[in-house]
Amino acid sequence: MALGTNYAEVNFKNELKSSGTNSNSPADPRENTIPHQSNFGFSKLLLALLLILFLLKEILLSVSFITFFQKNSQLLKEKNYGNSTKEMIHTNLECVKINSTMKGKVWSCCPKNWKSFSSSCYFISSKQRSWKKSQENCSTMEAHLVVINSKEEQDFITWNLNKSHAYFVGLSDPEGQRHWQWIDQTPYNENTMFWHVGEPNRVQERCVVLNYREQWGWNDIFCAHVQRSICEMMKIYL
Ligand code: MMA
Ligand code: CA
Repeated sequence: MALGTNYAEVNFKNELKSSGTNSNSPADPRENTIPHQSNFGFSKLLLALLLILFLLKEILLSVSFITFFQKNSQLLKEKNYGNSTKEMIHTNLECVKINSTMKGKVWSCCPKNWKSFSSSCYFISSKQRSWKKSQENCSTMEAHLVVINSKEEQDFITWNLNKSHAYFVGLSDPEGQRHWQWIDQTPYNENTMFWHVGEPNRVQERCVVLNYREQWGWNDIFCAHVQRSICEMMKIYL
């Protein structure tokens, strides 16, 4: 019998422990409320910690987003302008894809209505101006009067010209000493000059035009005379 009672008691105690709430002993409710209070405190702490973590994550995310945006807008600026310090004045470009070893630059462009040859772009101006005004006009377009470096370049240019007009090029004799100077400081090369027969003929004629006399060639004329002109600029790489 005693063994049976013992067995029943043990069973009951076990049942009480597992159910927790149905106990009549005074110790039991105390035992049950203390863990409840500490659980609530712990939850609050956990919630606060989670909130801090969440805020920290938000801040980090915003910072990384701003950094990413700034970096990309800088890249975009550099790509659009080619050079981040100089603003582009040509808003309409015509570009072709090129196989380039230049890092990140794969498009070669000329402004719309300009002619493309080798690494340059050419603009033929039909408006007649003095040599100086012609150069100033090229300058406003970030170009200069054409510098002719080869027969191929001259042949390409003259293909686009009107035979009944003369066109200023970037060659002049500023001092009247027959010291010919290219506008971009390219050295004047006697092996790459295309003067007409008998030209240059007058020391007072210090500026050079391209004109047609059975073939295209150079003639020295007065700088103050008004003529058409040809501008040249480096291709733009994007
Ligand atoms: C002639 C010839 C040139 C000169 C121009 C000036 C028509 O060509 O003498 O050498 O530069 O006249 O107009
Ligand atoms: Ca002449």
